[in-house]
Amino acid sequence: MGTKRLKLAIQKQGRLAEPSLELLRKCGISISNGPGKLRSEAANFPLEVYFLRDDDIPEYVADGVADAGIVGANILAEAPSQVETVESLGFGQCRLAIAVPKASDVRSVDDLAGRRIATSYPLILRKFLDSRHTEADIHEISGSVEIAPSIGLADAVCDLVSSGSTLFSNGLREIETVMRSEAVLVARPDQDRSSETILGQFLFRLRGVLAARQNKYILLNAPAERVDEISRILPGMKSPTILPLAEPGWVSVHSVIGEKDFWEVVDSLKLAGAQGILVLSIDQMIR
Ligand code: PRT
Ligand code: ZN
Repeated sequence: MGTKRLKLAIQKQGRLAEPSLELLRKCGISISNGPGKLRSEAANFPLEVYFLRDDDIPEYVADGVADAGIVGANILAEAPSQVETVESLGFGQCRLAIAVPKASDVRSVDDLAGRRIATSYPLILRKFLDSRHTEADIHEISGSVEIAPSIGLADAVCDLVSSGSTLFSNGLREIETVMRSEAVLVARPDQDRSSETILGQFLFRLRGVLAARQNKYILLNAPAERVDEISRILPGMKSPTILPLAEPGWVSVHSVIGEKDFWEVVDSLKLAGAQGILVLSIDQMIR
């Protein structure tokens, strides 16, 4: 028996595959993946990755073949299973939306009554239509949903959308968002002690990476007499670090702030005399 490893299932090929590996790399966990590879052990962390089809991941986790997995929230909502969502991961963002041909007389969900809707997400769509007290004919198809209206198979579609260009190039217009989705980390609720310990260590790193993504490290030069003003503008975690520069009367100011906040205050910083502003990415933020 080797040492115990946490078994993490990720998508083998597709939209979530590379971002999942990238997230592991950011956590300092290097995984080698090659074509045809089903399993890979991390060299520097007690973790083993299984490469699977995304639809299979929740069941593998529920059955204990894997301890945790990365999958779109849309998959979980369509096929409920005994796994819990531990963390939202901030990639794979998309929405499940209803769309109709541009020339259709359907304007709203109400207008869908009695119409035929093609989708790979019949359960989510059924619940949504029920909540709107609308009865429509749900036609389940497994792929190329967007072409269903043009071949006369359906009056509308309910499909995942990210940029919207697939809908556009198929002459469809969105009328309603049914659900928003992104990649999430799922785990089995009843882990054994050792995998729970490793999962905890993994989550510690993961949360550091996720927190860092929303923050920036700001460096700027400022006239010493305006440092109080600048410190008030920077909505940092704590008061900024202030270091003297070689040039008399000037200091360097360092702070960590939310990326969104930074863009709101950048003009005020410049007005307060800030120069040479550097905005740096942060890899990890351990609180
Ligand atoms: O083989 P496997 O079953 O593992 O892969 P898959 O083909 O089922 O999945 P994949 O790789 O297409 O998607 C995996 C997950 O990525 C989905 O379950 C979602 O959680 C997420 N995701 C994010 C998306 C999209 N964005 C997306 N745009 N999944 C699918 N799409 C489709 C969309 O339906 C459209 O047909 O991509 C096409 C392009 O989208 P637009 O709007 O940018 O044109
Ligand atoms: Zn799939």
